[in-house]
Amino acid sequence: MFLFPSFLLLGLVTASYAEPVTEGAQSTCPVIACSSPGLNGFPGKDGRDGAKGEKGEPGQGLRGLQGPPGKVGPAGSPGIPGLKGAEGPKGEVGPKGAEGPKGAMGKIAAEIAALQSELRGFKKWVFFSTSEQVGNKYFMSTGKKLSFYRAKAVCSQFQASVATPRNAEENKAVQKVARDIAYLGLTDERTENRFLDLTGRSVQYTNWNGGEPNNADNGEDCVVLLTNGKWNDVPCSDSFLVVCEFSD
Ligand code: MAN
Ligand code: CA
Repeated sequence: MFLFPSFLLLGLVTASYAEPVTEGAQSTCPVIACSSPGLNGFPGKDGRDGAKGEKGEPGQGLRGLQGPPGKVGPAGSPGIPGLKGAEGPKGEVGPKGAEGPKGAMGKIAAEIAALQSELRGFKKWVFFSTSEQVGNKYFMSTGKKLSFYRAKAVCSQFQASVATPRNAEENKAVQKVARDIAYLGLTDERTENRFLDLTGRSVQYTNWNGGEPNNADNGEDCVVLLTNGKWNDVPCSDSFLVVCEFSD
């Protein structure tokens, strides 16, 4: 502590000697005689940055975690075409082409055949449910009581005829179908006591009731089947049950 005053004094002396010294001649002492060297000054300011050094060796610390995947890059150029594949299975049959005139006729013929077949089936069903069959003949009651004239018209409407039994079996079949006295397709309108069918032919089979045909009151030209299966001649204007006969 006691050195402080002398250091301060020395500093003041140095400052008085240094005052006349011109700029740029600090160390040559051109005017006054050099005396003993002064003490070192304070360190100067930091110099400029030096040249960049070479890249150092990789550090020895722990490696960081892997970052997230980068964005998808642009699509690459198309590759070389692949080899030809194996042959596929056979295709389905294509739609039918337009028909010519001959084909159209064939189609109509096929449709007619289909309709005929359908009609046969329908007739079979109707006959089976409502009629009596003997061979290829079917007897069916209309359930109506009409004059002989009307009876003929009704049966012909169905491409049928008034029931005309040709034998005992057919007579029985008509008897089964008829729930009441029914007209038969016979008449002696043209020649008295000569009974003909509706086609004008004479008949072989008859099944007259006892005492018939008697042409009562001289006015019985038509024939009916009685409920007992026997025949009687009656006036054609009278109303009786209508039974028609159909053929296949
Ligand atoms: C009686 C008989 C028949 C005749 C009828 C007419 O039953 O004479 O022969 O056809 O009457 O109703
Ligand atoms: Ca009679």
